[in-house]
Amino acid sequence: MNSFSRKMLIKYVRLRSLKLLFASSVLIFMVVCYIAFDLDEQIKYGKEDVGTNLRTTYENQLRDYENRIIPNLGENGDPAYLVGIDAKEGEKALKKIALNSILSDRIPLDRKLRDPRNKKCRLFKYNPKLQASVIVIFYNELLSVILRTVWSILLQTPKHLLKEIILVDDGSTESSLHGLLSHYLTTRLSDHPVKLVRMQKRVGLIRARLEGARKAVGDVLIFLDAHCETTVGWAEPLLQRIEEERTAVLVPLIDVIEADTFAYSTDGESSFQVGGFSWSGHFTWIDVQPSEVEAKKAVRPVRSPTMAGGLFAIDRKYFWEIGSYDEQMDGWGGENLEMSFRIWQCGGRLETIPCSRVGHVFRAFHPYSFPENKDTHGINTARMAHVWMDSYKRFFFMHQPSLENNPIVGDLTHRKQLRQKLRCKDFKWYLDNVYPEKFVPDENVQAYGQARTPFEMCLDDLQLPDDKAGPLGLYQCHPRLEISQFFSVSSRGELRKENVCAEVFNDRLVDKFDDNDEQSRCVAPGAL
Ligand code: UD2
Ligand code: MN
Repeated sequence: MNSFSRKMLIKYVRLRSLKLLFASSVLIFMVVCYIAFDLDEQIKYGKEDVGTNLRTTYENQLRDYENRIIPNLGENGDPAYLVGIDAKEGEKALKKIALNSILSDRIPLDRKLRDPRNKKCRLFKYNPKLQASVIVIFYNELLSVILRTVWSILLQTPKHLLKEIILVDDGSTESSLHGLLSHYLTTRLSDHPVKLVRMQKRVGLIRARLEGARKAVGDVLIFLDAHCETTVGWAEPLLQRIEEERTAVLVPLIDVIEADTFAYSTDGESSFQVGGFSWSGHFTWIDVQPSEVEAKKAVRPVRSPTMAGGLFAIDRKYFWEIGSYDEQMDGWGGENLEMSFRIWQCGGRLETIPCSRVGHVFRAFHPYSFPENKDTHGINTARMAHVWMDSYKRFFFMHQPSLENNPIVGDLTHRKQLRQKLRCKDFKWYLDNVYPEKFVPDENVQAYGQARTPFEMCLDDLQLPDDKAGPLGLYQCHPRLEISQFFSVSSRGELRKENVCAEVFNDRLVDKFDDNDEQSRCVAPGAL
């Protein structure tokens, strides 16, 4: 071979190998895309192919479970009880996971509940056009409780208003939530628009909700915890109100499903509260504000300064416009106040809809632990305070001084940019216009600070938790003003802290819950 033809050959070989390389890369890329897409689709619809053997195992497990369900147990939302060994096991479960799992497994998944609404609600006519994507996130919840949530949504939402239910598994490690749940969806709910999204690993409830929202296509997002039961007519007033006012973010009345008996309890047809907050950064329930009492009587939408966070409806596009969630919030907690303040300050409104009622199992403790035992509630709330509370964050950081300048709180640039972009109002506007009843310990008061005695001893709440009242004491004065020694003399002359005021009881000075009717019994400092 002469040198010319050798060159040609080399060129040809090079060209071929290049072509081959290109063709095989395209092929590999296509295969990867196909697998990824197909896997995504399978996961979305809960159709992981598990093989015949496993399918039979799951089917047998489900049939066993279904055979043990006791017809009519817990019907109408009445309290349910088991006897003998089951009752004992139930008590144990309640101590372990804050919920009677033995009982839940025996109550029908599609139990009917009494209509808990105020009678006036039945007079309203709703005809919404919007469709809902209901997003239910879970981490290691009990399978029967999740499924009862799903069934209640399917049974209580008119078909034409329900676009889809999106279940987001936040990396549960509980094995029953893997194949068995998927098998249930494919075999029992294949005719219903129920989708399952699995996070590869636990990302926390905020990012899990975001993932659900990204997958959703309905007009309105309705978020629910995975231990809820909806009741008749729950969805219509939410959808209708959003149709009227797309920047209204809505909370149903949240009734209590008892963790031990699964009784559906209501505080009566018309007594309900709305959301407040404490300066320690916690959500609280407060009485309906004076300006809203008429709306409450008429079971019309009632303004709510904050929301509990787990159950709410929001226009899907508005959810994204208004800044969805702070994606850097980890784990659990804080996102509800962040969203509440943001919505009000940036031009939206939060309302409680009294004719929409949903039950929620309030558990006495978290049945799950937090990754690295981080105080995610504290850290998330610190993020919220830095971005939304302006100088009022001083009170939060008085409760959590270690978080004030702590790098653990993370970068806030994006959230601060969002606040600017949306031209949001400041926190003082929020207090003045949305929550004027909120007591600000150093505003509109006669005095505030430490109450010192001549011997460097200060009046101290002895660090009683927010929700407890008890004797006040004296403690060495702290060099800095700390929350346990921060007292105010209110404009009415009471000696008070945020939620409590002092009274004399058996010659001792005690904290007393701030109850509007009885405020006159609080002592003025002059009486000490
Ligand atoms: C309340 C809210 C809850 C949330 C929280 C503050 C109500 C009724 N509930 O606490 O929705 O706003 O305040 O953050 O308003 N979960 C995950 N991943 C986790 C931890 C939890 O997906 O790492 C799920 C969990 O399975 C449940 C939901 O998030 O479905 C809320 O958790 P929770 O029920 O323990 O919170 P809750 O009701 O005490
Ligand atoms: Mn919950």
